Amino acid sequence: TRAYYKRRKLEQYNTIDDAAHLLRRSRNIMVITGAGISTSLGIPDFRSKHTGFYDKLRQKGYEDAEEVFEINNFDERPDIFFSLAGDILPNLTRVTPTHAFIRLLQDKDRLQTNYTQNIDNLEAIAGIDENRLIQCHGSFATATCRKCKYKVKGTEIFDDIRAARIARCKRCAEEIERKKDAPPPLKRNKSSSRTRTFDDSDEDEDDNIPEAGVMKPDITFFGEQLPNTFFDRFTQRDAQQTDLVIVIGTSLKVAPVSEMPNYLPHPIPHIYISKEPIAHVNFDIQLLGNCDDVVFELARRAGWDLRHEMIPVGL
Ligand code: CNA
Repeated sequence: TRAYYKRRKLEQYNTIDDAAHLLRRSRNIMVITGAGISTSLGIPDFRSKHTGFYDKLRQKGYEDAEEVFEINNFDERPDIFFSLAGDILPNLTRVTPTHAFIRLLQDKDRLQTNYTQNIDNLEAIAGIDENRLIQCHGSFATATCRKCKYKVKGTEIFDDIRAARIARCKRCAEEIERKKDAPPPLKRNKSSSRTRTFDDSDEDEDDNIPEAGVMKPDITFFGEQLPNTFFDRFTQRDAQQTDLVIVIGTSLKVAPVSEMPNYLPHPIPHIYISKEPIAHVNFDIQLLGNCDDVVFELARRAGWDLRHEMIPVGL
């Protein structure tokens, strides 16, 4: 293996043709994706200047935009999250050419794992197998009650998100209704075991009207743990088996995903595709531009036919 690594280290990769060559020869490709792969559908990313969600939040007066995604802030002021989340809610039916490219890698049996930071669930819509997809930051696909942990399909709270109102838990609400309808609980009076009386404590509760729990989309907020499957699969399997890493449409600013490329030994070639160059992580090849265009060209040079409704026929 030493000689193998030495030989690999001497290889230099610079151009898009080198990248296409790497694509063709690799069998276990790790694709790490971020918000940039969905922007062509009109879903804003976080950190792009002028168009990103964070700039928009700053214009609305939120100085520290990341605070909107802090779990403690969500629990204290869910109204803030619900007043803004409609803007990043995905259209569930369409995917981008970049999603189609990842699907193509899968169809060619070259996709080891797609680690996505995206919460729009579009990889699943594009048909990436469940067992090749790690949604590092969860997704809008499901939502869970912060109070009773009741889980529902994400679509059940989409109307609330679109209407910018707090989504409340139906099960909690039913429970509250049931308690309201039920006759007040009875208990034995201490002075006489035969006399029945109302429990005083319930009278106190009446002053304190209970509220149904807030439904939180199952996206990972700052301050929440990433799913175990992320760490297990990456360290115990993929880090040993991957033969090419392609990072697409992410600024790599959020740990631990930002640390993944550096964790992988450098004889494994690293390719970066995004609009802006990156300096804090070392990549062999950086292909800069609109990722939909870049992956189309990359596939073409690899001799593959990437088809998608947004790619004009005959190109
Ligand atoms: P980011 O920090 O906003 O970075 C996005 C990167 O993509 C930037 O470097 C952009 O230059 C680049 N980019 C934007 N559009 C394109 C394009 N068309 N072609 C090529 N490059 C492009 O977002 P990250 O994903 O790095 O940050 C991680 C956050 C963003 C995760 O926690 C996500 O949940 C969160 N997020 C996800 C979505 C989504 O699911 N679609 C939307 C907004 C934010």
